Amino acid sequence: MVSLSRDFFLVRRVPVHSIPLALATSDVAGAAIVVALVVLFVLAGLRTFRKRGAAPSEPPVAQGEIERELEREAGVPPPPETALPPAPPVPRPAPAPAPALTPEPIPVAAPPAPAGPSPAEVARREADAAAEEARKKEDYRQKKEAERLEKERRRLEREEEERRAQEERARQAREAEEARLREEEEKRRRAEAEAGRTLAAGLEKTRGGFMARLQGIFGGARQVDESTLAEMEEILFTADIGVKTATKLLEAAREKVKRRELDDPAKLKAGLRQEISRIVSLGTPPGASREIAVGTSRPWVIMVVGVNGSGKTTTVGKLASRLHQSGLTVLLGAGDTFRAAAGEQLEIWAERVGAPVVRGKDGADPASVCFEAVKRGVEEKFDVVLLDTAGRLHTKLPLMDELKKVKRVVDKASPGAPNDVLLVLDATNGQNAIAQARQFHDALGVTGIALTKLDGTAKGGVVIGILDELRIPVRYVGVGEKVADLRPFDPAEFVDALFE
Ligand SMILES: Nc1nc2c(ncn2[C@@H]2O[C@H](COP(=O)(O)OP(=O)(O)O)[C@@H](O)[C@H]2O)c(=O)[nH]1
Ligand SMILES: [Mg+2]
Repeated sequence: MVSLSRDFFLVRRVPVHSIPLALATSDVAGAAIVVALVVLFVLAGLRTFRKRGAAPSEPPVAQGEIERELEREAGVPPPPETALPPAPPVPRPAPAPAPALTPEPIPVAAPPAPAGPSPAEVARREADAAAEEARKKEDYRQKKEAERLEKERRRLEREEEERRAQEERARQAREAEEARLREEEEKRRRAEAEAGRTLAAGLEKTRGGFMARLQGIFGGARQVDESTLAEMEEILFTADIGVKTATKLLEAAREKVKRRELDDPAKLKAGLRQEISRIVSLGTPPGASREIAVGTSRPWVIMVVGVNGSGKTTTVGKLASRLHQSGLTVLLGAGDTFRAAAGEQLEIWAERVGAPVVRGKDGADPASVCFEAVKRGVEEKFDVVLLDTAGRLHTKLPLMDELKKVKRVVDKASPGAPNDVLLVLDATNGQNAIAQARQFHDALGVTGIALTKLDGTAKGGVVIGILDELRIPVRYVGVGEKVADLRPFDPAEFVDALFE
């Protein structure tokens, strides 16, 4: 210290050109350290200032989001979370120059070199970024609007297509309905054309036969006397009414004539008509149906019997059609296995009606075929099973035994079956039909009669005889070969047809 002070004084005293030599040691080093510290402070200050200025120039986050949104809208699947691209680099201020570590003399007055954009540059960049962001937003908005319009266009297109398809469907349904109505109308017209004969037409031969002769008496002007009755007796006895019934009718007329109740021919006619009405109605009220009434038992089994050629198979077919039309399901059983043609004939009917048939082999046991048919009727829940049977001559006892066996066997397939035994009688057989009916009834217990071929005979009076002698209801009459020619028997209609 003492030497320094002495040196210091020495400096003051020495000439100026000798100073550098005098300061060349520790004093110069101290001054350099002070200058370096000042420079470090200045640099640190600058750095802080730049950091503050650089922050607002970071790209806005919204831009990255818009880009991602644009990609997503364009259908580019977003990269998985882990593969997200790094966030746009935030521009950082240029690194400050490392402080000089060397104790090189740094000019103190020199200003620091510019390390980042100027505030004006920063503002310009910010404005550019904002403009770019606005442009992208506008692009995005326009793209979205275009997409919306496209979606709307497609939706309208789809709606239009759907509307057209609906119209097409409605048109097709309309056409189908019109076709169905036309077909129904056509069917109805055909059915009307095929409506079959009226009972009066079916009874034409009978009306032209004994009834025409009776009308001859009734139309006369003379008083009714014994000779009138004798004439009537002769006509009735030859009219296939049956002796018993004819006698009954005559006796009733004779009584009334005796009592002077029937003194003129018109009264005689009315009296006969009344008596016949009483017989054929079997005591049932007028208008009551005589048709087979399908009861609650299922299947309702109807066994159709009768001699060969009486019209069984035809009646089974016509009846199947009637029952089917009334909404019942019908199964046919081809129980006539004696004749191959019988099975085929039944199949033709079945096809017409749309009912299935159970058929056995030709010559098979009729009872087993009927059993199978009823069994199937039970299993498949048919409403009605119609059994056609063989009809060799009734005089051959085996036929009746055969039919009794069928009856027993079907009862095993469905307890209570057959529920109806319909006897088919050929009206052209006249009095013979009554004899047949008696035998079938004794063997099988007939529950109803179908009297066929009334159209082909003058022996229609047999109806009166059957009903009077057997008191078995006549349920149907056949007046031709068409389906509609099997008519439910109506007593009042029958009497009207005979007398008018
Ligand atoms: N004219 C007419 N023919 C009938 C009637 N019923 C049946 N037939 C005919 O009588 C014939 C014998 O009938 P079919 O059913 O085979 O008798 P099945 O032997 O008892 O089965 C056939 O040609 C039938 O067309 C009818 O009511 N009127
Ligand atoms: Mg037959």
